[in-house]
Amino acid sequence: MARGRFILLEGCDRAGKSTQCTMLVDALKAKDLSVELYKFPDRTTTIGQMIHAYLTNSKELDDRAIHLLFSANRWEAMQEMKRKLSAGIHLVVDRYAYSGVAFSTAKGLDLTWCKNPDRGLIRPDITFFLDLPTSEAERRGGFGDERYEKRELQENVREVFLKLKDKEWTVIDAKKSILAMHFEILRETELKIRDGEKDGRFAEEDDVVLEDLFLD
Ligand code: Z5A
Ligand code: MG
Repeated sequence: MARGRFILLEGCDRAGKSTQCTMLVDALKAKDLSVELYKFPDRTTTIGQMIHAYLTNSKELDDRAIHLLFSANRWEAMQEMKRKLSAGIHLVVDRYAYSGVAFSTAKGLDLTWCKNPDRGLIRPDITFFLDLPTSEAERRGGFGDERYEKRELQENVREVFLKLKDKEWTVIDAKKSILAMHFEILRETELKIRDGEKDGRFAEEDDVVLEDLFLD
């Protein structure tokens, strides 16, 4: 049995990641594929509740401490994600370690220090980067409610994302309409799923990629 694919949507604030993740999951389900949604931070766990308290300004934490909590929030999901991929379930993931590194580095922490706690996490098979200028993000619903939704920080975050971007990422212009983005993401996902099947890359059950997430 082919293992499931790890499909990641990363990107700037308000770029439409959550909207597109839901639409992609629904579209893949409609094609009778087995698929589940993961979102980071996962605010439902004990660690996730501490992250939520920090993001909504009800708790203060040292920059390094919150960085490690975001990473721990991914590590606590890893075994379950691995099991699902091995069982042939595709995972659509809303933000991941690249967000972790981009936000903490933008706040002033060292890039290499920020990458280290996430080394060893499962590497995504497909990464979409939804790119949106901060001026556009500010016009969208809900911007400014949480701790990190400030223009200067968001601009720094985008710069770090662009530094982290590797040649395998697919960049999506998030100024486009919701539907136009959806069709682009769906088409690309289906192509990558089919290509992988053709060349046998995903044939092995235990083929989940554990190599380093970052190219440096
Ligand atoms: N963070 C971190 O520091 N470290 C980490 O390791 C991780 C995260 C994983 C909360 O994340 C914060 O945590 C985040 C990064 C940091 N800080 N910030 N800023 P979150 O994922 O929970 O954040 P969120 O509240 O879901 O916001 P978001 O992800 O930035 O939004 P989005 O998912 O990209 O957008 P959306 O919710 O789909 O859409 C936003 C609005 O725009 C909504 O009104 C839509 O209807 C509208 N929209 C969507 N698409 C379009 C298009 N194409 N055109 C026009 N309007 C649109
Ligand atoms: Mg979101």
